[in-house]
Amino acid sequence: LGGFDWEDPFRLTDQLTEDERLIADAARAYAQEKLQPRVTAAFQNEVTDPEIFREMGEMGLLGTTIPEAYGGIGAGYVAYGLVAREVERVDSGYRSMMSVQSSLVMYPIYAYGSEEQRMKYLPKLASGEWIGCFGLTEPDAGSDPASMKTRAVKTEGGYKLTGTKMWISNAPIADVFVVWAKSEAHDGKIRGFILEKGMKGLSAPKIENKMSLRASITGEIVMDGVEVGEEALLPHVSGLKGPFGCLNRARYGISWGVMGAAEACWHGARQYGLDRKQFNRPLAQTQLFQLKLANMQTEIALGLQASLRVGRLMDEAKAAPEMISIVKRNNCGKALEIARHARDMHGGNGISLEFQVIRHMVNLETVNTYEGTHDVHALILGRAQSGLQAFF
Ligand code: TGC
Ligand code: FAD
Repeated sequence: LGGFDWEDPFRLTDQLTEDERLIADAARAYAQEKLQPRVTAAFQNEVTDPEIFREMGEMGLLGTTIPEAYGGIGAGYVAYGLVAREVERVDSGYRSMMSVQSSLVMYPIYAYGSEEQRMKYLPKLASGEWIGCFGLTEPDAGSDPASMKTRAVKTEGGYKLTGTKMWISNAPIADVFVVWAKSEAHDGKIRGFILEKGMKGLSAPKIENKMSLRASITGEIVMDGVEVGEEALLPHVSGLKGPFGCLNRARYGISWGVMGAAEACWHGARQYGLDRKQFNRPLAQTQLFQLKLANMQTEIALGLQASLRVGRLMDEAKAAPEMISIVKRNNCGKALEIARHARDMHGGNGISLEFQVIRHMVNLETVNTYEGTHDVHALILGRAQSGLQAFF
């Protein structure tokens, strides 16, 4: 029998390629050296430093799966997941900034865009010179994006867009806006459009006072008759499968990311239990404390293996959306539970930003909700096994 590494129970590292290990190591070094020292202040003051996009771009962490010809590094989905895990080990907000740029802005331009659109936007998004956002959710259309009200009306040279998007990551500092609207010229079907900062009628006010993901700026996208040319339309996709194709990738990345946040909470709780003594013994020498550590280790080890499996299937083009629902839903739910336990295991110190766990805990409340809530993914899985639609 082999040895046991408590931090890597199923030897996940051995299952990675040399390239994947190098990418994960580089992401970890960047996240720990550059992001960790500034996260507490960013969270406390609710500020997002746009420079982070440039730094991530330089490190090759934006659009990792996009081919090199367009500025990416042409890596696979396992590598993308490993990057998400390392960035979210620091903060879910930083991973949000990265995954929106990669999966929700660069991916649709690459997968559904014209060659001109790819050449115009992808290299600058990959370098972080431009920041992107993705507008699907609206004030009255969250879990049910098919009920969106945003409309694109045909004009002589293109389209006029009117509507409001809500809860949009990166929006107030974005240069590029991928938005989804019902297009009258396409039988009312949902189509994607690329808008740019500064267009007449386009604004992106910041949503203030979030108690979660405070290091990641969020806003609205207000489109008050924004006129664009034909070249703004994403030509190669129509219908809800356009935004869902992007969400598949982002949800998969989240399944890895939240395991990074959970690992940070688990490691923090373990160390705290070794350092803190009550009743003349370390807290980690009590049965209840060890039970909680064992539960954390088990759920994280299982969650990472599941994400790795889905990632390998994505790289082989064999992954189904339902597989992604399983890992997004389960890993988010487990990570949130782990963060809540870690907060409790830190006692009073657990509510201080200094000990990190409460920041992860409140962040994970958002991650459990966005990209399809925990319950919405249950409905997707329930439909897939019963054949019965239970959304309405
Ligand atoms: P439904 O009838 O199920 O499907 C409509 C059309 O879409 C296709 N489709 C998919 N295609 C690819 N991948 C998927 N995962 C797909 N799911 C559905 C489907 O085949 C169909 O195509 P067609 O050609 O037949 O028309 O649609 P529905 O309206 O019944 O959907 C129900 C439901 C609940 C599954 C869906 O609407 C849903 O998933 N709701 C959750 C919404 C959501 O995830 N929003 C995310 C917003 S973006 C975000 O949160 C970013 S946060 C980023 C960050 O900061 O990290
Ligand atoms: P609702 O859909 O109103 O859901 C409320 C509750 O009802 C939930 O518990 C839900 O599970 C439940 N529910 C809904 N329908 C059903 C049903 N049929 N049966 C049983 N229960 C149901 N969106 C973007 O487009 N782009 C972004 O960049 C983005 N970033 C975000 C960043 C943050 C910080 C946050 C908080 C959200 C972000 N979102 C973004 C929006 C996010 O995707 C939505 O909040 C999410 O999809 C849920 O929609 P909702 O908030 O309208 O909740």
